Amino acid sequence: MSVPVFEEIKALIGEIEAQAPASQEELEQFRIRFLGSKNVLKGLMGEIKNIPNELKRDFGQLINQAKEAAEQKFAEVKDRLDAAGDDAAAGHLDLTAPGEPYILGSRHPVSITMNRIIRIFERIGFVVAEGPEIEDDWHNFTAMNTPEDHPARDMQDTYYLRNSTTMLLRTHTSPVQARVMESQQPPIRIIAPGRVYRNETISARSHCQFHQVEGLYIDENVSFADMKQTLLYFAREMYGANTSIRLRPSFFPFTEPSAEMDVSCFICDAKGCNICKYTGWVEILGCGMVDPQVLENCGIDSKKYTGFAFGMGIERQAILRYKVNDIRLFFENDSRFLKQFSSAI
Ligand code: 2NM
Repeated sequence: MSVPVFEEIKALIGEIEAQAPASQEELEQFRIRFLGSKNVLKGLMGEIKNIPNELKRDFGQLINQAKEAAEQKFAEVKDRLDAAGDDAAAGHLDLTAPGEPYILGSRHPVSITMNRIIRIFERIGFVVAEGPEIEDDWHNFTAMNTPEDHPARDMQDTYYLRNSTTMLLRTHTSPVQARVMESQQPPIRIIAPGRVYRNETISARSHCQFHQVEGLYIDENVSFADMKQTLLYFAREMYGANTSIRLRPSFFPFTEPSAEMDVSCFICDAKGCNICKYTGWVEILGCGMVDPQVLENCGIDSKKYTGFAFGMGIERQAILRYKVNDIRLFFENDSRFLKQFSSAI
């Protein structure tokens, strides 16, 4: 059975859907007509008394459908007009509007650790030296007394530039020291902090990029004892006034004799823990007396001058200090990790 008022409501739904209020004023007209306290749907609802009982239910549903169509259209158009209004308002500068707060970042743990190391050495006269991250094989390897057949020179272990057998990403910051020695005569007292690259499989313990601080001290009569005292000073500034050190014989192509330096475990006070593997000692750097051949390679008279050098991985120091269990965290830029570190510098 077709009831005229049903057709009327259906036509109204079509009308609602076809509406496109283009301003806040037109939208308000729309609202008053379809959703206001005296809207047309309410008027039509009065007709229900004339509807046969078996069709009352269908009638109610149709009225509801019309009401929903009106509400949906209203919300949709309002969103659009409000957004456009914001854009239009953006052209006007409101000096009384509240400011947008900046979220302050924090220094990267590698930078904090690097700065700490630099400040410790600066206090006893070391000066920061810098150099390129793309190096030639002379400064990175040959000057450093690293022989042709040394594995570090291999393509497997070092990133060479495409189509080049001589240009590479530096594997340590020693080439910075080579460049300083080539350009000035002793006394030389420098530290070289910076990023270095090695072709290693990335894991929790190793990465293809990391940071180093290397140091170099050359003058007349510089001795192994000078090195030992300098490094003891560093260890105590870095790891606490009660820290002890020990030197174990080692090998590097650029120093002779060479040593690895351990500090007494600052985690467990040398009583034995996971960090020191129950030895009481933690390895923190390599060092040695600069090989006379390295001095000669860089234009320094090895009869007149001697020197010591050392090198350490910054991530390693940061891992120990902050008890970080995965080196990859330093390179992922995850702010949940990075915001946990604070420093005054
Ligand atoms: C280390 C260990 C021992 C080192 C040597 C030199 C230079 F330039 F003088 F030859 N720079 N750094 C050196 C010595 C680095 O890193 C573990």
